[in-house]
Parts: sequence; C-alpha cells; structure tokens
Amino acid sequence: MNRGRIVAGALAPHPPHLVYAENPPQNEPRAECGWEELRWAYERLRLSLATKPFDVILVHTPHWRTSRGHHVLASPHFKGLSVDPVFPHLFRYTYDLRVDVELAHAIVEETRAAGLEAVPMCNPDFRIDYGTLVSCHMTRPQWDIPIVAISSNTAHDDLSVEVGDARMKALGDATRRAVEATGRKALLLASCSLSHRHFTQEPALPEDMTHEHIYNYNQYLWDMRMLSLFRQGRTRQIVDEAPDFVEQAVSETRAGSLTWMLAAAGFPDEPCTVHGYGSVIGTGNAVVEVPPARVHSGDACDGKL
Ligand code: 2XP
Ligand code: FE2
Repeated sequence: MNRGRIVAGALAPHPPHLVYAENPPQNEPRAECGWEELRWAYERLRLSLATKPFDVILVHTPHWRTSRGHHVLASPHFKGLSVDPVFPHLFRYTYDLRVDVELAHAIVEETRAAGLEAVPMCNPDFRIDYGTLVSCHMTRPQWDIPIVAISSNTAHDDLSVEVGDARMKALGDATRRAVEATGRKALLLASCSLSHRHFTQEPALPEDMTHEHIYNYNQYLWDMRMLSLFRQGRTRQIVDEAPDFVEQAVSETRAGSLTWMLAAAGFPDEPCTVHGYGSVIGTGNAVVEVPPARVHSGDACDGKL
C-alpha cells in the first residue's frame, strides 16, 4: 500500500446560516439569500480542492463534546435529521453519509498509542452534530466521499487552553500517522469560527444583511491578526497565541479544532489562502486553505499531556 498523505487542511466554519442561505434539498427552511462573502469563499475553496483529489474528509467539531477522550465516528453509514438547537428555524437537515471505518479505527489506535483516550462511535443511530454537517456540506455538497468525524474534548474548559492544545497536537500527529498508515489522501476540516461573540437578537428576516456586521472592534482586530498570520504561513504562532485569542475574542477555536488541523498538517510555513472572511450574527468566520507542510516537524504533545 502507498503511504497516505494529507492533501490539504481548511478552516471550515459551520454557521448553519450558510446552509440555510444555499437552499440545498436536504434543508427544510428556505432562504432568499444571505452571507454571500462566506458562501462564495466556500465556492472558491471547492474550486481549489478540485485540483487536489482526496478520498476522505476528516473533521474535528466543537458541537460534539466528550469529556472522556475523543470519540470517532466508526459505523459505515449514518442517516437522520439534524435540527440545530439554537437555530431550528434555519437548520433542519436530512443527512445520509458514509464513514471510512478502517481509517476511523486507525485513528483510535494511534490516538491511544499517543497516550490519549479514544473511543469508536459504532451506534448507527447516533445523531451527527451540525458542526460536522455544515462544514462537510459547504466543502463537498455532493456527499460522495466518506468522512471521519472526531469529537472535541472538554479539556480546554476543564483544565486550560494550554493543556487542551497540547493534547490537540498529539491528536493531530496521531491522525496524520493513521492517514499515512492506511494509504489515504485526506482533507482535514477544522470546523470553527474565529471570534465568536453572538448577537443576542436576531432580525425578523435572518438573511437581511443590512443587520449583519462584526460585533466589536477588538474581535475584528484579533480576527485580522489571525488571518495575517495565516497569510504569512506562521501557523505555529497561531497556536502559540491561542490562549489570548480564546480569552479576548471568545474564539470558537477554544474547542481545539484549529490546533488539531494545523498539527495534523505538520504546521506548514507556506502562505495559506484566505478564501474569504465574513460575519454571521456578529461572529468572525473565515474559510482558509492550508497547504500540508513539506517536512513534518511533529513536536507531538510538548511533553505535557
Ligand atoms: O453558536 C455556534 O457555535 C454556532 N456555530 C452558530 C452560529 C453562528 C456562528 O458563528
Ligand atoms: Fe459553533
């Protein structure tokens, strides 16, 4: 078997508003328009990925939280209805997806070997979270490629962002080893926003973009700082600054998805492509494509799991 590889990583935010505004047949509510900067950013990501074939999508999601280690989707097929608990009027999505079970088990084994807890999720009736569904839908609406979704652990909240992120580096390295060992060509999705302070009131028409704007200047400055680091290829610095970013911009990267993705991609130092930036109910979101590192420096867990 050929050695597998990470084909690309992406920061792939999951506001359900984006699926709502696309009006795909799977989603019941209908929209007139909305959040074009981000939807067109995803369109540019899809065009770019069309030149980089991959055979599995790996996604790390903040909306599947587990307090004991990481759970990994590991049943071949999941179908059902996902209703967003906060935005049920925007997201009632019927899904029908396939999982790369062999790779899922390889990730579980490599994660355990790295000293972290990992559990295969084999219950076929398990309900898939909207973070997984929105990021995967916007990246690959055809759903013609299997996925593996990985839960986020509560260590960032229970212990600290530093400890959580050290574990995410170990999880990212374990993920890459599993991809290499199984010969897969994998796309990685970090399913999260950047700054994440929400509006507390929704306009009467959710897609009325005359109401949409970034919530405050501090958040915006943080988002621009992060995007500038991406554009310069300074991916390690993004993770080094995570504790301050999380605290000051209430960032959804707190759940570890971005650190996992950058670690699995080997902390590239090539410029990343910002396909677009926009706000959703005031939160800062960017679609960013990350090239895999040419040489993996793999610093694993920094010795402090
Ligand atoms: O609240 C969240 O975590 C969401 N993902 C929903 C909405 C907008 C986010 O940017
Ligand atoms: Fe979210």
